[in-house]
Amino acid sequence: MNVYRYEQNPLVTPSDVKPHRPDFEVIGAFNAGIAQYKDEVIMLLRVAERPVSEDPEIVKAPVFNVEKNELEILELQLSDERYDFEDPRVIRKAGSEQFVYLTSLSYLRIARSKDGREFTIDPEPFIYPSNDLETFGIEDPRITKIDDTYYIYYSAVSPAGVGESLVSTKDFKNVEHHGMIFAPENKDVLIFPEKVNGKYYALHRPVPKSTGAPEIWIAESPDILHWGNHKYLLGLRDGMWDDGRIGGGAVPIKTEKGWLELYHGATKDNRYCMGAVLLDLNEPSKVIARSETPILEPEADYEVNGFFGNVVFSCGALVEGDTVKMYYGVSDTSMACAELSLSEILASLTEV
Ligand code: MAN
Repeated sequence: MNVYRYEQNPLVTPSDVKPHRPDFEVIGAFNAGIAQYKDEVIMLLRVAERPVSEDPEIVKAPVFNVEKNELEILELQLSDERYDFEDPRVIRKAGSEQFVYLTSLSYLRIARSKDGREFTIDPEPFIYPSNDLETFGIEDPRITKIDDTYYIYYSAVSPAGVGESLVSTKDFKNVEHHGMIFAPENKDVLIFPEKVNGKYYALHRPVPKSTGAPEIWIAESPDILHWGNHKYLLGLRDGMWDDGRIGGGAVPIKTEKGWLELYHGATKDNRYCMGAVLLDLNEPSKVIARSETPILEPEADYEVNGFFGNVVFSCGALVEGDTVKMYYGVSDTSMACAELSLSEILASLTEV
């Protein structure tokens, strides 16, 4: 696979972003949703900020308080044995898989560009946690344009779980909130850019508990707000690059051969790569072909090293002719972009 990484990579790093308050530091500007808006490429960044801690023995956890409409900052002692601080992203209850706090708060902020390489970051957050399902933050947005409306959907994180919420905008200024469309635990929703046989379609990624795994499902909707007729779509593959967890990445791309979905797959030890899957044009719940090997894997220094290294994670791509401009988060830290050939991706897939 020919992959052309931009010379300017990483395109946006945490140091390019001014914290939204003086006592905070930006630790991530990554996993951005992508849209073309008028003559601008919009990169809707997930910005992760944490309260500056002067004392290395204290871990601070930001939590949005809905009643007070402000952030609360909890202080935990690193020596407190009730907690497990091993994963830099989360604070777990000792001996448990579940987290009780996140180490940073994420919100969404716009970066704009005329050429898709040099970005200017808006001075203020665009979408900030605003309700009791978002008290730990909002993350990993995707943007689907349908007619003149941009649907933006993201992971809403709170003690109640991680689900997927939907908002919409026509101008990247005024935002209408539509509530949660996929209840916890669910992430990596991708709404198709047009109806197929009179229905809207979305990929989603529930995390089943009693049996099952973090795998990709597909659902239908008459109106983008209500989703049903859920079907299991794509699973993990033992011993391969996507044997730990998988989820949709960029908004599905319409091609003559079918809907092309660029998805992420992680190994059991959390190495995140990008691959592709082709779905039937008229019946997207039918899988036609899939990547045996990744189309992009962490190789460049900025993809290997960072806050949570060995991660390439795309939330959006732009297509121009045969060129796929895949924007992607690197190591839960920064944003990068790589160009790939659409026909080459399609030719690389293996029929299932
Ligand atoms: C995982 C990671 C984190 C994220 C939480 C909650 O632990 O993806 O970055 O904050 O889930 O979504």
